[in-house]
Amino acid sequence: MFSKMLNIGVSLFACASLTTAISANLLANPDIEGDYALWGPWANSFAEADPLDENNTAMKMFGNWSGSFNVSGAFQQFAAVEGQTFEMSAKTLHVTGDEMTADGTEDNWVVMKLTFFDAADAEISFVEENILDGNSPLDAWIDNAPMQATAPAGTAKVGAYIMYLQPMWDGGAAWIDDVVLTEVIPEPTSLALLSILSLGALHRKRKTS
Ligand SMILES: [Ca+2]
Ligand SMILES: [Ca+2]
Repeated sequence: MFSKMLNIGVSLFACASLTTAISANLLANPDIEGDYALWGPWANSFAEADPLDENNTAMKMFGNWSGSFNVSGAFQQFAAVEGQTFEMSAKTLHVTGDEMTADGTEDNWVVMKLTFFDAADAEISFVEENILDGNSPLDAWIDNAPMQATAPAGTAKVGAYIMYLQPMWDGGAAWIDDVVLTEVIPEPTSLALLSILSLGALHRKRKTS
């Protein structure tokens, strides 16, 4: 009997847990129309006019030409705790005349990365996604699929990073814009149930009116 009740309880919870809310974008200057210093850019990472639209500004990144593996990038960090789920996405572009190449040898690529840090600022886990490389289509902004990550035990901070990686001597520039970092918030069970009940009430009201 108890286990049956428990089962019902668990399946109700599982059902309600499917409901999630998405927070507003946590990033400062997500569209790169404001102060690029808010992104803590390093190496060859700049805010410049979009080559496809002079009225738009985007991040422009390229390699450092040091002759060994190097990274240009930009990032923002926020306080976070275990169990919080974050979602990140970004648009990317490379253009004819300054395109990234893909001959299979020492090719450059661009990632978005969500990194979790502990209170001592040590990296404890991360997820990342390739958002541009020499195989990406040219001359059109690419709307990359969002990725999610959940903060592990010990999390004190989350960092959202955009990074251009150059293993050796390959050229080409990457453009990045409209970066989104949101928190995915599971709706409390009672709220989810309440909204189901309200929908039912609304349905009944419509029927009777
Ligand atoms: Ca922009
Ligand atoms: Ca190459």
